[in-house]
Amino acid sequence: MPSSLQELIQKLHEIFKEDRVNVEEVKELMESYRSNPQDWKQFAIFDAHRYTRNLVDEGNGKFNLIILCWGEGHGSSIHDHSDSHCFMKMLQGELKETLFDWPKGEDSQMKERSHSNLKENSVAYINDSIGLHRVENASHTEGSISLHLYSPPFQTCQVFDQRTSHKSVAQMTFWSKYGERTPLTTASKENN
Ligand code: CSS
Ligand code: FE2
Repeated sequence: MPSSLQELIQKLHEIFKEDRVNVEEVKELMESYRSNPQDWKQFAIFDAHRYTRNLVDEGNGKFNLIILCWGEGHGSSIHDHSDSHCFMKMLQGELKETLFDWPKGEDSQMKERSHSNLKENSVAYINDSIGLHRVENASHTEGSISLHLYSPPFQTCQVFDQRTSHKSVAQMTFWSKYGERTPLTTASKENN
């Protein structure tokens, strides 16, 4: 059982030396780490306007480990995961996950398949064969912090308009890397 985030990262490096990802093994390992703010507070940098993506580890090229900070009411678009595995562990607070089917036709509304409330220390898993989701911090009083593992790493995903099913490609950028704020670029970048 990893007793710190550093130990969790070390164990993830070992697991991901194998070519095949054992989803249950990764999920159980991430669940077994008990969130301790001392381990990760240096990466947890919030923005007032939208959720932030803070790179923690590049997993020897096999995965990205990212801390996401969700202010009150912040949420993602409906999005896919670019054929990667997505593991999402709650470090602090709660997040609401809404699942959607892939849209079947054009110009039709996307119906919500199910909801769940992710609680501290739990781990959710999704990939494109399971479907699409939206993630949001529904709290009006507390921020939420989650640890995401994406394997293989990806830099773009598809985002969907719930009313029309229209899809577009979104760039994914980092608010900070290894605890250092990423220099501002000229292009304004949106999260997904
Ligand atoms: N797609 C979001 C988080 S929900 S899995 C992101 O990484 O920006
Ligand atoms: Fe996601």
